[in-house]
Amino acid sequence: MNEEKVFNKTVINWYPGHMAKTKREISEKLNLIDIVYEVIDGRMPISSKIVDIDDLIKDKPKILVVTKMDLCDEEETKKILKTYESSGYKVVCVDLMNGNCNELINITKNIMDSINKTREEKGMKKRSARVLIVGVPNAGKSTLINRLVGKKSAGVGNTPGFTKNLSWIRVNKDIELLDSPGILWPKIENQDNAKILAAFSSIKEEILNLDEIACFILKKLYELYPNKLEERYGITKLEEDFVEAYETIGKRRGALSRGGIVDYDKVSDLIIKDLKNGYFGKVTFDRIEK
Ligand SMILES: Nc1nc2c(ncn2[C@@H]2O[C@H](COP(=O)(O)OP(=O)(O)O)[C@@H](O)[C@H]2O)c(=O)[nH]1
Ligand SMILES: [Mg+2]
Repeated sequence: MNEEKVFNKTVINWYPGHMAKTKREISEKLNLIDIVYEVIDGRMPISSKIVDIDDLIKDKPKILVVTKMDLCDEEETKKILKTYESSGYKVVCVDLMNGNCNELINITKNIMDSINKTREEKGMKKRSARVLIVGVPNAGKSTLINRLVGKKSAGVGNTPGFTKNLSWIRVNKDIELLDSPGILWPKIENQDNAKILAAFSSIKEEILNLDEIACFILKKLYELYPNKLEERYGITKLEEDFVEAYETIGKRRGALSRGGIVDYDKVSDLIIKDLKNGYFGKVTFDRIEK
């Protein structure tokens, strides 16, 4: 096997240059915005959270929109969300594949009603809520926009930058969305968070050591969901060096090279794809620190 690759510890330190630009643009446009949706991924409610968002959006009302509820381990995710709620967050969970966004729309309308009351008291006209959506890559920002608007309006799966020309898309008579979401990054506080983000495709694959991410996924599953690891790969014991696990998975799933020997690159690929496609079932990789 290519042991070097597996054991090589890459430090993920990813801070793309245009994030500073997004931040500046958000600051500039802040006075046009009434409400911010901070979108996080339900499978990693800690790792995908943008840590310094409040410095950026000041005192704007904010709703934490938790996507991929259909993919996450609801019990674990909700434990984490409770801590956000008790620190004052408005939290709304969504399943953008099967569910609707009625709760989000209602809460937005309520917040805007109170903003409009203040506006009217100051002699200003009522207006519809103007919402900015922010979140890490792949959190579901474009899908959320499409869901809310009810038609294909934002490119899903790609990561366009914050738009230069502001344009608003109408959700209903009460709500408008800024048409391009702001892509922001969490403060990568430790490598565990970074690898969780990588495991769930929020960090560009090109800068990653895929073997390392695949091994990390195996380790997390072994630690948190050993039954799922056994179900899918027949693995009941995970050794430090991952060799046996790779052999087992490779043979079981036919990830072999020409001579019939296990192809470790293919195995890494397979593990990453299996997680991406939800083949381990519902998982959440973050845990509240004890
Ligand atoms: N199963 C499921 N998939 C989702 C959900 N939200 C987003 N996705 C998927 O996650 C991927 C990234 O979504 P996208 O909206 O492009 O993320 P963005 O980078 O934040 O704009 C896409 O493949 C979406 O189909 C959800 O609630 N459930
Ligand atoms: Mg997008």
